[in-house]
Amino acid sequence: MHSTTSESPATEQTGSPTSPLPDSVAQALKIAVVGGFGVGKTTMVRSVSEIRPLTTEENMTQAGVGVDDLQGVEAKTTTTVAFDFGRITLDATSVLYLFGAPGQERFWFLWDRLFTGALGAVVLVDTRRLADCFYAIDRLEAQGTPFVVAHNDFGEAEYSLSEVRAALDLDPAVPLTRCDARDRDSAKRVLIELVEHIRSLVLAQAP
Ligand SMILES: Nc1nc2c(ncn2[C@@H]2O[C@H](COP(=O)(O)OP(=O)(O)OP(=O)(O)O)[C@@H](O)[C@H]2O)c(=O)[nH]1
Ligand SMILES: [Mg+2]
Repeated sequence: MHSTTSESPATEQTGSPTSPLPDSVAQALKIAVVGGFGVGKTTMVRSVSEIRPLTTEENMTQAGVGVDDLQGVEAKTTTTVAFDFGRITLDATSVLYLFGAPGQERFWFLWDRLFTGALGAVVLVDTRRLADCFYAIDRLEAQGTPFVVAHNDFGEAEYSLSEVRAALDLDPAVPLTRCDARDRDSAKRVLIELVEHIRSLVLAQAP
């Protein structure tokens, strides 16, 4: 497989595609976007990044037949083979780096590196393939990384958030929200929810 990294056209970003980091930035925070195959991880990083995100998309080919489970995402033509990378400037001194994980099982070995140093994670779920997110949730729980879960709405039969929570058997303390990963504001709200969740966990641990 010919694999290259590429910078995708930034269609929804407001900043310059190559906005340099201001000298005043002293703190970098890392957040991972994880979840099953085709759930919208790359889409979310693209939506919110202020720079042209680095993506590692490859065309899905005949070689993947029988390996890649396309049920429910038949229109998908590319897949992430390493990771997505985006950036959001929070204020004059802090930036958020976003790392989108590859969704396919054969690339899961890369997740260790993606989680290293991460402050927290967003787990995207697609209710047509709910079980695909179990691996991500299990890993985050096991390693004690704070996370929120976001139901990326593909317009499928509507489930209430409490039904999704019950189906995931999600800890009541873990925030669950709904989003459209294609929409910048919606994706941003998910990240804000994660940051607020991390903040409340930190405050709860403070003496
Ligand atoms: N209708 C709808 N389509 C979406 C949404 N989010 C993503 N998509 C589409 O779903 C497809 C898959 O999205 P990706 O962002 O590539 O998914 P991914 O999780 O990065 O996939 P892998 O890296 O292969 O695991 C793309 O064609 C998106 O345009 C959404 O919220 N609604
Ligand atoms: Mg992807």
